[in-house]
Amino acid sequence: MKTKALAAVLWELLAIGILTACGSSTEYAEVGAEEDSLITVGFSQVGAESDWRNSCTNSVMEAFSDDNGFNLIFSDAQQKQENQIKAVRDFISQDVDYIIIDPITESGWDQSLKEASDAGIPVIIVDRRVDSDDSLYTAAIGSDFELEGKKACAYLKAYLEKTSYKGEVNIVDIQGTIGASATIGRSKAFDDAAKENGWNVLAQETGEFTQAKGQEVMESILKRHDNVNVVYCENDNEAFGVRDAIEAAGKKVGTNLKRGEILLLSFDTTRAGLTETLNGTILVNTECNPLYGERLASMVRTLEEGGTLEKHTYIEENQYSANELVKSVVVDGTTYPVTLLTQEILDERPY
Ligand code: GYE
Repeated sequence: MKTKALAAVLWELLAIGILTACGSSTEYAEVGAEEDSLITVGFSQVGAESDWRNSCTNSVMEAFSDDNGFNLIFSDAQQKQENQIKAVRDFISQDVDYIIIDPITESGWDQSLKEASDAGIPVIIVDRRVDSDDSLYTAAIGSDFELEGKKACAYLKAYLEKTSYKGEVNIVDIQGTIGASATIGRSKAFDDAAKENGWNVLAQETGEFTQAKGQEVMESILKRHDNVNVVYCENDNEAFGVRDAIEAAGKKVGTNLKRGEILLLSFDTTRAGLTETLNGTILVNTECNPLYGERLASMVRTLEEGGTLEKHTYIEENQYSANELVKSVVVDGTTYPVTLLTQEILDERPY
């Protein structure tokens, strides 16, 4: 951004020089007006830990392009909240028009949000949530992570019934980043369902939403337990690592428990994740949509035009399965369809 601002100043000086020499200042005024009309948005992103995250970043960058009238200041926090807090301070000192935060963890935001609010800069929270008082931010848009988890667990329960599986369910939860909304919601749904259905929880450990950590953690769990038959992976990248760990241990991932295959459940429905659903490696993949760019840009435009936003918005999400046995799941009295994944569906998906 600094380079860009400097280039703009140089361009303006050049324009003054040239135009003064020509005896006219009309064109200079136009160049200045164009620069000023861009809306400056500071975006503090979590990091680049997963395929989901990269799709989210691309979507925001596309929507907040210069051509669309925005001047985006992008900051990658590398999965550290302290970097996000620093980024928000930098945005405030640069006097941006809006701040967007995808908070790594839910807690610890009061001070930053207060600083932005004192500076009169509207803040939009995206994807994950914060546990601060909601008067401290303008709006929040994200996923209902507990609902995602409940849908995944309801699918597992229904699948076990449809396949008449009567044996023990020896399950493992590979959690996401500790303290992140996505982990809190998905883990809570897991804990409740395991209790309710009498599933035997062998381990519950964080894979930090990355493939490498997912694999490492699963390798160590497999050394301690030789009876794992279901793994609830809190995102696709962890599922890839878990798959590799299981195969390296000489076991098989698949959709048939009675044949001794290990079932994988996952979240995100990224292209790579759904490819694993199509080939039967991930039994059910519960959607988490990362395409926030356009939604956020339209929220900012609404504020620019003096409009108001809903305080909290949850986006709608689907569920895709490798097997046709379970066609829908019921969560808290609502029925949600489960789509049998096909190559055609996968080809048409935007991410
Ligand atoms: O599931 C995971 C990512 O916050 C919903 O973060 C997001 C999660 C997503 O790293 O892949």
